[in-house]
Amino acid sequence: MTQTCTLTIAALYERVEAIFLKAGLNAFQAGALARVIVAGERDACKSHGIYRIEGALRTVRAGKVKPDAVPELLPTEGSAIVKVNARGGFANAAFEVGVPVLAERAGKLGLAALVINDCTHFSALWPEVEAVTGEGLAGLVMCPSYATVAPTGGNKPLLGTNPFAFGWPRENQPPYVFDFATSVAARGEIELHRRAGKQLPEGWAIDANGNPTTDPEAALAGAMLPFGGHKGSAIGTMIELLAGIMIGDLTSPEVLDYLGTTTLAPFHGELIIAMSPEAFSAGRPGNAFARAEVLFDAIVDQGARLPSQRRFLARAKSETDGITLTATEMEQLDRFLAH
Ligand code: NDP
Ligand code: PYC
Repeated sequence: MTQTCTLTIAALYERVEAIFLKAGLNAFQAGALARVIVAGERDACKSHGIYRIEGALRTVRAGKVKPDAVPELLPTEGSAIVKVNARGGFANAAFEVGVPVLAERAGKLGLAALVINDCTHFSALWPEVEAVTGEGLAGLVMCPSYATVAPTGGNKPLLGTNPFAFGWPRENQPPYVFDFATSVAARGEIELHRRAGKQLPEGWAIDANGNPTTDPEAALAGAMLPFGGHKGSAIGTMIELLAGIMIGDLTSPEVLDYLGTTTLAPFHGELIIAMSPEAFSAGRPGNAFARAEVLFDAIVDQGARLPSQRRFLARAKSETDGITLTATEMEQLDRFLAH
């Protein structure tokens, strides 16, 4: 039987933060990273939990992210476009600087966007979309990654796994949130299959010759496939346009050119859009939030589940029972802290 160890959420946070502080991150960067990584473990999202620490540390050691960066909120007084320059640090710290201003502008104007530039980004998007719904706003979050996905009909990596998340606030219960890679699966899932010595499901990837493969090594050397064929391919392309080119930052192929590898966390920009349902529906019949509940009930009444319900259940369990890690994972955390 696999040996395990159970920690409280706070205890895991303390360990992860200490690892990043030891690696030379300033308190702001270390705290922001520890928050999203521990949230990933807490919500049973292993592909963006503690597994990501290694890559983040590698990126710091490679000099491709500034561990002591202080994000800068740029002067955009009154504009619907809020801008934060991450100054070469991690996106998470920049997001924490920008989100209060984003919420304030969206509340005032009905709609606002937060543009983050010059950041390293490796995390799941739902912590960010939940920060937006926590302000009573609907949110859309997206960013490129690095070229690892072949466009539908193509056979070489070009698009990123380009995550896309949406959130809708709900009263007295967790928000409606979806968050997914626009590839069939996140690249982190392929890496986790490789580490576990498991084959991939059919349809996830092609090898370097463009042939379908279920071998994770061959998939990592070849290309991943977009979800939903041409539809996912188009959404992935939209993300390159909006959260790359439109915000004056790198596209996924440019990120790969810049880094020269997919073993480091990608450097690019991010786009977060916040919308006020009250402002959009003003003057129209019905209450937007109440009408949304009718829709959610109708979905659930068919026996379907809402996205993020698995996550919220995992979160509730972690809050009462703690987070269980394998002995190997615990040893890895100890090793990171020792070096
Ligand atoms: P999944 O396919 O695991 O899940 C996608 C979404 O669908 C989740 O919101 C999930 O909710 C929901 N869902 C899953 N099954 C069902 C179901 N049967 N009914 C209703 N909803 C369902 O996600 P991916 O593997 O595509 O992505 C994982 C993570 O990777 C994301 O958080 C994404 O942000 C991150 N990522 C980050 C990248 C980056 O560059 N920073 C790049 C690519 C991905 P639930 O969680 O509750 O199952
Ligand atoms: O899982 O696809 C992924 C990924 C890429 C960058 C960060 N996460």
